[in-house]
Amino acid sequence: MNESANYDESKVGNHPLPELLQCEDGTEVLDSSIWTTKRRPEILDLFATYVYGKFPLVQLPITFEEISVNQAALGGSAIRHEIAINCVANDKKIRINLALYIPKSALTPVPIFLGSNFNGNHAVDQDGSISITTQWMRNTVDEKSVVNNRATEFSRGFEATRWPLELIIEKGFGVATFYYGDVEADHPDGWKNGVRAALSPGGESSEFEDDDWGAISAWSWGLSRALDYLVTNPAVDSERVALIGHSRLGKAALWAGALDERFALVVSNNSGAGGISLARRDFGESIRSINENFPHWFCGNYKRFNASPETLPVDMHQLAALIAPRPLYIATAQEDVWADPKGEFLAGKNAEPVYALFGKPGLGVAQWPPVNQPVGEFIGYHLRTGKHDVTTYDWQQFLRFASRHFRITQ
Ligand code: GTR
Repeated sequence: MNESANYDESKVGNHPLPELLQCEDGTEVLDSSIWTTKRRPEILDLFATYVYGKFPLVQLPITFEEISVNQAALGGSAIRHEIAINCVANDKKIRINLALYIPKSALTPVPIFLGSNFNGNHAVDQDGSISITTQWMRNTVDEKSVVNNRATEFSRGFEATRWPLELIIEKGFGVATFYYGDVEADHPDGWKNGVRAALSPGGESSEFEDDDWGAISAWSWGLSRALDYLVTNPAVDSERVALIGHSRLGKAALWAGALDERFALVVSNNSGAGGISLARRDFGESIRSINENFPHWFCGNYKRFNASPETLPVDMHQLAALIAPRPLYIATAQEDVWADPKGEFLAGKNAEPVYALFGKPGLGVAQWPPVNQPVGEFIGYHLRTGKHDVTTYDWQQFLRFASRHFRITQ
């Protein structure tokens, strides 16, 4: 929360949203085929050009290496693997350490929740055998858990409440997660040791164009590389990988889900500004404030809209629509006003016409629902009581939503 932001619903403004179902040449999108072949690529390109930035078109050779296995993880209910996803370019080695949990009882390939984490794999689980990340980390946790921008033993399990692993495993899902700082450290110079320096022709001396990728795009790139690994693992049902992200990592999950249609379902948890909340609503975090506080997250062009969000060529209902016809779940929290929970609902609501082209019902309600009353069919939504966080309540809804779409019977 920032006192200078607007939190008064009567002052959010009333700017019309950019057209969803009209192509740039005026063609009306009357069916799913025009959407898929013409309108969707246009919108994807607009998000790449003006919001998140474009990836360089180079493919890196990537190798996978099993680092450790714990056959009796989570009290014996799961097998836990650590896999290194390695790629080298411009003399930079990118190594994404993926922690993968597979239910021990699984007889067939399992559906997976994949998401990056904020504090390292060792922070997601108390298991003392998981490697502690040696990558740069923000000093925001507490003074014992992160010292001089490096995680300590003290931070084991620190983020565990956001990842109720036992519950997810019990419901028949596997879990895959990695530290987002493995891909790029989250500060303005972080790119110099991350994938953006590895993949840009100029390496660490690269000068980025205004439509070149920012850190959110880099983190999205990492999510797709984790999926590259998952599709090779026979214990995983690669057709049923759900992507999840909280907050800034929710923004990255949405962008990765838009770019990479192999992800079967996307969960946005409190993704807020630059994620699923409508940019044209002046409520909570603004384009200006996100660009000023986190200048490395978005592409250079996004800064052009600091003073005039209403001129942004896209808005976030179109980001939601890029997930269609795949199921999308939008989780928000009542006290997370900075993220504009109503603006997050309205992005889903205004994406419904694209789901309808595929014959898929969306939220199933016309009005913003009351707290703790989840709604939705192919677009799920809830407004939970409480703060900006991921809770067991949130996970219970994600598991119910994904079980229904993945046809899992409990
Ligand atoms: C905030 C930022 C939000 C959100 C959040 C987070 O400071 O303003 O957009 O991304 O960080 O990632 O926790």
